[in-house]
Amino acid sequence: MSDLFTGGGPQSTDYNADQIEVLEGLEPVRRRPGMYIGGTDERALHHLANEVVDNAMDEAVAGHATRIELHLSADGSLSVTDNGRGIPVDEHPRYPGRSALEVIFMMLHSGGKFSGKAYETSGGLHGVGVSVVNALSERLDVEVARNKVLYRATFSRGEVVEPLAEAGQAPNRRGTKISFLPDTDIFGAKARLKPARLFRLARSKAYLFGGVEIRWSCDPELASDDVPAEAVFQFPGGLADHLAVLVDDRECATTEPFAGKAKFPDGQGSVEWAIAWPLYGEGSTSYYCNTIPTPDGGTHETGLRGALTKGIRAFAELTSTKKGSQLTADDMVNGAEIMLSVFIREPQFQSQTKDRLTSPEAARLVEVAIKDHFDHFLSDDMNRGKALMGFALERLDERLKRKAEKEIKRKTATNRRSLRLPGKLTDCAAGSGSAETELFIVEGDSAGGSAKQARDRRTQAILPIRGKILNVASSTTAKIAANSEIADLILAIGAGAGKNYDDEAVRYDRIVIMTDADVDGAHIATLLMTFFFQEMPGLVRGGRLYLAQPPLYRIAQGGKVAYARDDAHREELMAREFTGKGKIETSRFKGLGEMSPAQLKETTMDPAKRTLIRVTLPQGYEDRAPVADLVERLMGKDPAMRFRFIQEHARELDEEAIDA
Ligand code: 28F
Repeated sequence: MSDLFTGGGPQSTDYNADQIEVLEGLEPVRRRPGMYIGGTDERALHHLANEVVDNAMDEAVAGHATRIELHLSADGSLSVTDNGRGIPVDEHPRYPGRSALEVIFMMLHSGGKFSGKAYETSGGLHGVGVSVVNALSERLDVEVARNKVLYRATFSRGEVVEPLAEAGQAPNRRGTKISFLPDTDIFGAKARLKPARLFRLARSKAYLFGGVEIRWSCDPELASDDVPAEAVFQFPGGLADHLAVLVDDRECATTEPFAGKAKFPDGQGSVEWAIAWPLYGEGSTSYYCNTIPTPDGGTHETGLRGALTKGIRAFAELTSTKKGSQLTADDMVNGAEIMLSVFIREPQFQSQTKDRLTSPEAARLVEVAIKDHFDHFLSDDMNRGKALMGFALERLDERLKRKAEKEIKRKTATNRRSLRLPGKLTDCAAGSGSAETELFIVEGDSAGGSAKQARDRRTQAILPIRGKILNVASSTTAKIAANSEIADLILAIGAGAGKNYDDEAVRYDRIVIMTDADVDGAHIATLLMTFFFQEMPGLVRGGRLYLAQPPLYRIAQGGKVAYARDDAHREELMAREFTGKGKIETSRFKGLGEMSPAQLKETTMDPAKRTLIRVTLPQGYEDRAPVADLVERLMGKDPAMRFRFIQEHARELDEEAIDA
């Protein structure tokens, strides 16, 4: 490979059991870049910049650097400089004959711990290291100022171009500078690091670590309205400074944000947070670990939520606010502007996306550290505490209200679902409540079979009923309830009956009674109308009950066919339509079951061709009482009463009477 690599490949190196680390060359990175940087798109390209900046940040967070500079050049290269200790250039303790720098830039560190790396807090590519940046750069220059000497090395696509060598004195300087140009072979000819993205990165890192000054610059041709050619970021207020920008001029539940910093015990790290509760607008959350964004939150988020929830509940108890015990983390967090940043050693991130912190200890460390501060924030100024609690209680009320509404919706939904439809029902495909749905109540199973084939499956449902249904007018409620034909009918319509009838719940737009065109059919229709009038009066009053008009005769002459409802209609058709020569064939249907599905469709069911009779309450009978009296007299228990009624009214009967 290079002249720096002497003394055999990585395989010849001794490993101790407790220093398990697999080192290999950079070939795999160039062969499968996606494995290391999650793709080769713009996001992946910026991973290179993140990695280098994160290494510099680590040096700052560790307390060795106070300044970081980023410069983006018009040629597409990015230089990052820190004033830290400088990457070690002396011989690496475990790789005789090779410098530490060489090992860091030329070898892939996959898994295990890099022994001697005191600051494994590094995130970035979460451990893949700067050698990946090197492997995927057309050119990478590194300068180290250390021990008052300047060192330099140059690489290209993971190979040494200029080996590490002294490059002069550096009496007043310390630190590391890395310049790299992403390889167009990997990222495509058009790929470019984006000034705006890098500018944002520089600013956010300054917010995340108040102890560092970050200087941004780019060649003038890259500057724009959003990205100045030069900027210096330093936020001694840390996250609180950034929070102020997010909150802008919005009024908040508390005049002061809840912000602070705390160290974890035994040097386990630290946490910084800044939270505001704006009274309007959307909130946002930003979680970080070791300055690495963790947009999916994780264990540090859990810790914060715990502290906020426990704190507000304790305050509610202190102020005897009963409802307070129901407060949840969501009530505290929804709509809030939240920034949380932790620094811990050897953080663990969720394997795939790495957008979530999974280090288990972070939850408890963060909760304990913040809880104390939050308790003080609430109770040091009781008015402030009460204002925030009031704000959270509003969230609670909204949440409970939404929950109750949802519960009602869920219940009605399950009621509808668990509503068992009768087995005999052939339902339509269109959902209940969709326009133009019809339930055909059909006399007899065989007619039901034809109707099933003749129907429009989307909108027409079929319920066959057998024989004469129970006369509800002369039956007790218990008897009605026990009748299976009627039970099926009530189930199919889905709206209950009698006192429980609910007009809104009727599953069809129209209910069509379809019986044979004979006396028995008429009787069954009458029984059904009586049932609807008595048990589902709203359906009748709403004009949703209809009678189908199946034909009684088929008349044919040559190719000409017509259907007649009754004898009178037949006579009329014969006189008007069938006047020509040729034998006229007339057949009488004994019932619906005798008709072919096609005939049934054409004559009785097809909405485009059929005529339906709407069952209405006659003039003067809109009120229920007189109709109830009529039904009682005609359909009720007392035969003598019925006989008298028929005698009295037989004279009035004409074609219109069926409309009643
Ligand atoms: C522009 C990007 O990468 N800065 C860095 C250091 C400092 C040390 C270091 C880095 C030693 C053995 C791993 C120095 N002195 N900026 C940077 N600054 N890496 S990267 O050490 C690496 C470890 O193997 C450093 C003493 N300890 C550490």
